[in-house]
Amino acid sequence: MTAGLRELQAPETWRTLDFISDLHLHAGDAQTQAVWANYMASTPADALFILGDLFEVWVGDDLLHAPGQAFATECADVLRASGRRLALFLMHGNRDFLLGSQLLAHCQGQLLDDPCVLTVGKQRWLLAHGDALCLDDHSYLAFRAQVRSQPWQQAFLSKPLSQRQDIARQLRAQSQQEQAQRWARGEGYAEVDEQAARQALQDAQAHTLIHGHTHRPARHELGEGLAREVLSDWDAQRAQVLRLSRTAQGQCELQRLSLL
Ligand SMILES: [Mn+2]
Repeated sequence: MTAGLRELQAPETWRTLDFISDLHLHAGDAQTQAVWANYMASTPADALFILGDLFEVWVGDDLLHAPGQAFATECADVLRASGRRLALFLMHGNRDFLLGSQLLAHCQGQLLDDPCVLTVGKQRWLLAHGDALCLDDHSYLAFRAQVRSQPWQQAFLSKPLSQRQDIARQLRAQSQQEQAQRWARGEGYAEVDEQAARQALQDAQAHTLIHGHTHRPARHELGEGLAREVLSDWDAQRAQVLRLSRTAQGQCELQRLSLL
């Protein structure tokens, strides 16, 4: 398992910082892939933070060299082209937690721990994917603990690629079934536990948590000056970027850009 950054200080030269997550890129969705590739080639950002679930699934970095994996190599090359002209950071999501050191090296990306503190000027921002804070999603949290453990990952990565892809499909079907049951119970997507979010912010001495995963893009106030800025998922109807710009006075301004 690759260790990530837990604290990051934005250099003064970074004026524009972009945050995206939950693109869920896969070979069957050429449109989202194209919107993303266009964005990656054209964003004026000095630094880009991809906070998890860039891919619908990532079963190991050997995808980059395996025959018949054009989708993975195309995406890796989009990342690589961006990594040459901006600072690129990736965090694991619940679907692409096996993104590893080969892909990172390929695109000159740096892995971020979940959570990770980003300091811009005097402001401390907490970055997370969001899944670990959805405390009412008990079955998922048990699954997460299992698949994030080194023994599970070593055993999984030692299997042949086609077998890993089969297992990923089974896990996906299982998760879709559990999601359908959540919707049937009127629960919808998992939601971040607000008390846990406040606690995480206080522990990190940060004021705002930027995260994805919950598919509820908006600013959510947590009281006492604390807040969550939730990133959008990307699909045929929606693709947003959260952009942090530093003003001449040294302040941070946030805006949400819609790419569709
Ligand atoms: Mn997610």
